[in-house]
Amino acid sequence: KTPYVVTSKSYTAVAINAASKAGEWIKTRLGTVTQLTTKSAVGDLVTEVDKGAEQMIRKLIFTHFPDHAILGEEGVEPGPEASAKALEKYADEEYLWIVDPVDGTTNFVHGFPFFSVSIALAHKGEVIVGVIYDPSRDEMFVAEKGKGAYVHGKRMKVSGETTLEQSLIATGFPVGRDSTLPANMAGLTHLAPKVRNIRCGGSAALHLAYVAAGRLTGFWEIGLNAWDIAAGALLVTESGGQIGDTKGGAFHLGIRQVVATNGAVHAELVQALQEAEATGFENS
Ligand code: 2AM
Ligand code: CA
Ligand code: CA
Ligand code: CA
Repeated sequence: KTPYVVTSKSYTAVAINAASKAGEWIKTRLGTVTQLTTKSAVGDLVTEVDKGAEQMIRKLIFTHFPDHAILGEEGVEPGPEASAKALEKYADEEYLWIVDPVDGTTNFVHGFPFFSVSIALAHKGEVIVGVIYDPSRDEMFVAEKGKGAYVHGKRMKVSGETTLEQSLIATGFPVGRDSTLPANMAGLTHLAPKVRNIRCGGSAALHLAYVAAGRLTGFWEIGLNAWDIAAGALLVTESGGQIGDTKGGAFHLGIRQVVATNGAVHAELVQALQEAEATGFENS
C-alpha cells in the first residue's frame, strides 16, 4: 500500500525530528501561558502549548507517513478510559504513532524544568521506535526495537543496584486522579523505609528515560495512559531493564499500573507494592 520503501531508521529519524522541533518550540513558550484549562479534574491542566505541539508532531508524521494512524493525548476525549478506548479504536492499524506532546504539563506551566515530548511507533501493537526529548537539558533519548537505546548518541544501560535498599525510586502523584490517591499513598508509606530515597519529578515519560539511563533504579505510577509509557517502555527494555504492571504482569500498551526497573530489583519492588496493596488499598 505504501508507495515508497521505508526502513525503521527513517521512522526513527522522523520521530527524532518531530520531538526535537516540538521540544524547541515548547521551550520558547515557557512562561508565556495565558490560558489554563482543566480537563477531567482541577489538577489536570492543558494549555495551548500542549495542543500546538501535538499539531506540529501530527503534521510532521503525516507528511512522511500519510497512511499511518496517530494516537495523541490531546486528540482524545479526556477521562479514565481515554487510552483504552483509543487503543481499541486503532487496534486494526498496522502502524500507530503514540504521542504525548508535553509530558509534565504542570511542570511546564510552573517553569519547573522537568517535562518532555514522548513519541512512539507501534507496529501491530508492539513498540518498535521510542523517542523522549527533554528540551530543558537538550537530551534526546532514542530506542529502536532490537537495536538498543541511546542518549547523546551513547548506548544506555540501566543501573546496577541489586536491592531496594540501594535503590533510588521515582513515582508520580495522582493529582487530579482522586481514585488512585489512597493506593499511591499506601505505596509511598510502604516503600519509603525500604529504599534509598524516592523522587517525584512529574513526568512519567522522563522517569522511564531516567530508568533506562541508569539515573533511577526504578519507577512506579498508578493510572498512566499509553502515551505516557509507550516510548519509555522501549527505552527501558532496550537498556536492559524491565517494565510491567504492579502485579508482576507483562507489559502491553494498555497497562495503567506501571512498574519499570533495572531488572535486578523488579521482583522486590513488585512484591513491596503488592504488600502495600494488601494493606487495603486496591490499585484502581
Ligand atoms: P501529563 O503532564 O502529560 O498530563 C505525573 O504524575 C504524570 O501523570 C505525568 O506523566 C502526567 O502527564 C500524568 N498525568 C497528569 N494528570 C493526569 C490525569 N488526570 N490522569 C492521568 N495521568 C495524568
Ligand atoms: Ca495531560
Ligand atoms: Ca503524560
Ligand atoms: Ca501530556
